[in-house]
Amino acid sequence: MSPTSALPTTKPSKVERLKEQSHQLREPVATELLQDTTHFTEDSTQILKFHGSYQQDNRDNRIKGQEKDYSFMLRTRNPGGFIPPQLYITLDDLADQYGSGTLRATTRQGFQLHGVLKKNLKTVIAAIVKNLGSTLGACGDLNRNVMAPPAPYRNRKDYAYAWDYADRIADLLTPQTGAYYEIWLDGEKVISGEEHPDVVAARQSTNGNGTQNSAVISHPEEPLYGTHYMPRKFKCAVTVPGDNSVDLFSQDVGLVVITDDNGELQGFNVYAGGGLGRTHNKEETFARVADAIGYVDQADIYDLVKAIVATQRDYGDRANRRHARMKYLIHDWGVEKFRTTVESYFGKTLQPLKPLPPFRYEDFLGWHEQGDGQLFLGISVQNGRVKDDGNFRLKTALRHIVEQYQLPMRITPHQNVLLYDIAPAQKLVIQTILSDHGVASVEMLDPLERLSMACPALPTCGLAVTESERVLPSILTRIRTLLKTVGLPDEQFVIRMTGCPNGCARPYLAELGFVGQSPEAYQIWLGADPHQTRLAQPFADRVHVNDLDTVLTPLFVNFRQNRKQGESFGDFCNRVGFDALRQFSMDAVPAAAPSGKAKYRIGVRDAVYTRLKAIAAQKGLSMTDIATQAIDAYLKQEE
Ligand code: SRM
Ligand code: SF4
Repeated sequence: MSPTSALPTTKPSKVERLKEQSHQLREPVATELLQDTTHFTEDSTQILKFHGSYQQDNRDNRIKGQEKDYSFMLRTRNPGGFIPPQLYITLDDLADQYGSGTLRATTRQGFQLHGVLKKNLKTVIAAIVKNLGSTLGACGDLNRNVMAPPAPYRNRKDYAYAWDYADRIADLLTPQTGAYYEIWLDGEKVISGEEHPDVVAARQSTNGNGTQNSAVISHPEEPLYGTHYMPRKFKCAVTVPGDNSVDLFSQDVGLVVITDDNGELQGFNVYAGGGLGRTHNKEETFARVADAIGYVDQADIYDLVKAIVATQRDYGDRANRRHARMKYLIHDWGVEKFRTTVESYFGKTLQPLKPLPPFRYEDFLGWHEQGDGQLFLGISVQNGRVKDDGNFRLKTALRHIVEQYQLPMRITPHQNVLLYDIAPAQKLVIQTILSDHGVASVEMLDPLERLSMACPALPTCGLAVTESERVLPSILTRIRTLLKTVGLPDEQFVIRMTGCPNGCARPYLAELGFVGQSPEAYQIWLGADPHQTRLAQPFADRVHVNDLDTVLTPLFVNFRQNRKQGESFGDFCNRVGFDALRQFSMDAVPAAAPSGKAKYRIGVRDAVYTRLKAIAAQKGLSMTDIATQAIDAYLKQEE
């Protein structure tokens, strides 16, 4: 069965036609790149994504009737978040010279450069590739950056296997077309690392073990992807038992390294069908956690991954892109049919899962011994944005440290960075460089900030309906104030925010998730567990950013009064249930019940407005809340 013959009988989506006509990802990008324009055509941008770039415009600068302020976002592909020093220094330079002056660590362990002009795209991509990086396949309908726990534990073989296999799965599923090198490097194939011979062999083996179907197809350039690549993006992660730093249950494919008593690799537990993207008011789209599929021996892992890829390649929905992720195939078929079909490509049956300890959230921030006498340091980067801003000069500090000590870096799945192979003698000076540049040590951070993530949203993301990265810091301040007010001064839990329902900062696996729903308003999600193994559920709709405190206050009061000892906020909301949470909010604090956006506007004189604004900022509360409280108190006096 070829992917082409497997295309559904319903009309394939436009992107399928563009892929088919692209001559394996070459056109129209190659032709349009040579044109003296500020941007590509819409068709071209679809193919450009496979090369790791998105056409964007600065939405703050939109003026009706005028051309958009176009620029390009570039995303790196670096399995397990690995950034060698040479690449980091290059990215830092490129951000200043051709980008917006910042780098952004992503939720899948890559870096993004924003603000690159079309005329500079080739220079920037070529520089990345020549300095041990790549952007190939960081976006588009194929396997995305493969995640792995960033911790460099040198005395833990399982962690080393996770890194190795993240690299190998990434190599196995890298597109083979020459388009990338032809367009960006004039045909010069620059390889940043040798592929493992097993990967080369696995890619070339024409038929895996498949009995009925072939995972590998006869195609001159793309033996796995064929002409049409995947129906949609495809995401994999490799981790070790107990470590859920990679948000395993959000992945299309999650592999858990299984070792024997001597720490030698035996095989992998396999999970499939996670995915978070959804669309508001379209019930047929939903966030889904991955199912356990089975266990596979080490020797068979490549054939199994190929079999899963081939199943989605051949049966995934190519007509409706909203229904094209593998999670919908598994949902529609059921796990049994999915497993049987995978086995028909694989040629073997999957074995029962190996027992595992519970998964835990890990962020590896702060200083740690790495098991060989050296140290590693996890540095919190607020919402992944590596920047200089006034006295806070994280970008300069990181550049200085990486350059001076030639330290390797791993980007973490929580938008932070981790430097490693640090000699103990360097600890003090590195810590001093950071504090001299205004970078707080993790012990000084509010844990709410440490545990939080926000996607970029406005002004770069074309899909954002409201703010995310730019407002989360102030919302965290407000939440901390609320927690103090209700008697939970030191409470901490996982908070994630996105500017639309696509879920880029994985809000559906947060204990408290804010999902952009309309301008300045969020859907509030509650009830995921603190270790990201259970999905949250939508609790309140269209809560205006100024009214968040009104919804959250009774929830926190309820939590303080009725939690079990040691119970986390997410577990509490899940145990009590949303009906009870809503009832409590209505009964206990009628005025503070979820009310959606403030309904009425009242005018105040300038001087009052200025004082109100100052007090709201000082208290970390919204102006609506303070005005409502003040008016309420006045009215009570009068009544
Ligand atoms: Fe994402 C689209 C940013 C991780 C689900 N994502 C986008 C785009 C490219 C917007 C667009 O299509 O025009 C965003 C660019 C914004 C900008 O200005 O930079 C964008 N996604 C991001 C990043 C940078 C968010 C971050 O805060 O770090 C992450 C880049 C990861 C990387 O290095 O590869 C990012 N995106 C995710 C994740 C989380 C993950 O992969 O672990 C998800 C949810 C998991 C999943 O895929 O199910 C995610 N992004 C989406 C979706 C919804 C996909 C779906 O199945 O419906 C879109 C929209 C789409 O594909 O149509 C999207
Ligand atoms: Fe853009 Fe939405 Fe992703 Fe945020 S979640 S980066 S707004 S696509």
